[in-house]
Amino acid sequence: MTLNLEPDLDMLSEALIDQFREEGYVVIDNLLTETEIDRYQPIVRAAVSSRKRFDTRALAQKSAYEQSFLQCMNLWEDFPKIRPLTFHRKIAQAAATLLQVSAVRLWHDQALFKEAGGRVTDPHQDLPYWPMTEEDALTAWIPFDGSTRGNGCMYYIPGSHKVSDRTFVDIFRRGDEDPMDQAKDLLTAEPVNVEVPRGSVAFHHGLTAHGANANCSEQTREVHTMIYFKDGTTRSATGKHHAVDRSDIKPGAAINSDVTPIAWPREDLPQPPPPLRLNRAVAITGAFPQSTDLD
Ligand SMILES: O=C(O)CCC(=O)C(=O)O
Repeated sequence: MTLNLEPDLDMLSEALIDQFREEGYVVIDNLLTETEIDRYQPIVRAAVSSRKRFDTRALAQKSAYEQSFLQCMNLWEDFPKIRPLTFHRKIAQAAATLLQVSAVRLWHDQALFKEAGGRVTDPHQDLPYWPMTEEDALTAWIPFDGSTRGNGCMYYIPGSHKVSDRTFVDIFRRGDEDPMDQAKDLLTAEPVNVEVPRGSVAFHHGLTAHGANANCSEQTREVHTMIYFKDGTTRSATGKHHAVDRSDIKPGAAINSDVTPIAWPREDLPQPPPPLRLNRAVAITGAFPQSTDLD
C-alpha cells in the first residue's frame, strides 16, 4: 500500500488552519464518535486509577501543582487499549495538517484529570519544558465529557505563540517564585476561555500561552492529551526530558526513537519501548518526572 505523505488538507477547512496559524489554538469538532468516547473514557479512567492506586491523599494534602490535575504520562506504553486513542489516525493527521508538516511523532501522551474542587492550571507555554530545537509541536486535548467554565476548561492567549519567546514558568513550584509573576510577559492579550464539546478536540501550539480554570463541579474533569511534533525535530543543546533521555538522544540529533514513534502517517500501531521505570517517590505521587526520577 502506498501512503500519502502529504497532509490531507481537505480534512480541515482553511479557516481552521488559518485560525491555528494566527491564534495558536483551534477546536475541531467531532473528531471522536460517541462510540469511541464510550470505549476510551473508562479505559483511561481505569489506567489513571491503576497508576494512582497507592496515592490515598485527599486533594487538600497534595501540592499546588497536583491540585491542578492528576497527571499520568505515557499511558499508551503500558495500557495497550489506549494505544488506538493516542495514535488516533484522524487526530494525528489533523495535528500534521495544522502544523503543515508531512509527518508527526508522539512526544508523549498523558491523562490530565482535574479533580472536583481542583484549582486552576497556572498559565504557561509548553515548549520550554521540551528540549526541542524546532518549534513545530502541539497538544491535542480531549475532554471526554466536554469542558466548561465550571469544570476547568482551558483558556488561551491568542497570538501569543507568535509574540512570546520561550519563557519557563515553574508550574510545578519547585522554586519559590510565583508562577503568575513568571508568566506575566506571556499574557500579551486577553485570555479566551474555550469550552470544548464532547467529541471535539482542542489543539494548541507549543508556544501558545494557556492555562485552565478551576473545577467547581462535582465531577472530575477527565482529559486525555497527546503531544505531537514534526518528524525531523532535533534535540536542543540544553534541557532534560524522559522522551529523549530514555533513548539517549544527543543534543543536535533527530528525536526518532521508539519512545517517540511516528504517529502520522502510519497504518499500524507502534510497539512500546522498554518500560519507563520511575523511582518509588515519583511513582507514588505521580509528580512530573524529571530525568533524575528514572531508575
Ligand atoms: O488540562 C489542564 O488543566 C492543562 C493542560 C495543559 O496545560 C496542557 O495540556 O498543556
